[in-house]
Amino acid sequence: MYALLIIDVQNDFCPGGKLAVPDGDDVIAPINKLSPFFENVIQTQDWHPNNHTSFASNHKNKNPYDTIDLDYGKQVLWPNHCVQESRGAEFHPDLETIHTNIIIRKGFRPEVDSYSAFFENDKATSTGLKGYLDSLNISTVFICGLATDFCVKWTALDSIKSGYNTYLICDAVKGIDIDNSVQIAMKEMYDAGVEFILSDYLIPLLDN
Ligand code: VGL
Ligand code: ZN
Repeated sequence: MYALLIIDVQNDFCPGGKLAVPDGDDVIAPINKLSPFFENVIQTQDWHPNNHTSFASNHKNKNPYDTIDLDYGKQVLWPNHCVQESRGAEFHPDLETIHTNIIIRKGFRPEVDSYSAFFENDKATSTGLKGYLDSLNISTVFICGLATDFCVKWTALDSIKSGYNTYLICDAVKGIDIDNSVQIAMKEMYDAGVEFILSDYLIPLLDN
């Protein structure tokens, strides 16, 4: 069995949002084309409290995109984004969510950020996604959404580590791109064994 994993297609990651990914909303059309072909569709939702440790505003003398050292390693500091109950945290209104079976929220613990859909940034706290996938006998995961160099990348790497055949749908992801981080992320994913595919190649394979 296979699943489509749609990462963080939320207003704050789209143009006009608090942490806008350049052309982030370009991922919506290919995702809307893909999702009807999947029996298993999972969405993630970045879902932060106001006092979240990843917000630069919660640290003295720090600006967005600075980094700090936390117990679990280096953490990039972000503008306040995807705050629980805000419009920015909602899914983009053009994203078709009717085929979605389950929504995994992440990043809601004030003291730990969560890029990956599988594990929080401490690499220990599970989101429950692996248990969900395994209970449905899913062995192959197709990943799309935002942002290529953060939540998409960490999700893809954890997916490989968790033993799933993992595909990145390259025309259905977009990156923030800090210091060449998209190129670096693509290489990390490739080296880890993530397969790269385009939605127009994938759809005919799913159409049965
Ligand atoms: C993300 C930075 C902070 C993402 C989430 O969805 O890639 N990036 N929070
Ligand atoms: Zn976040």
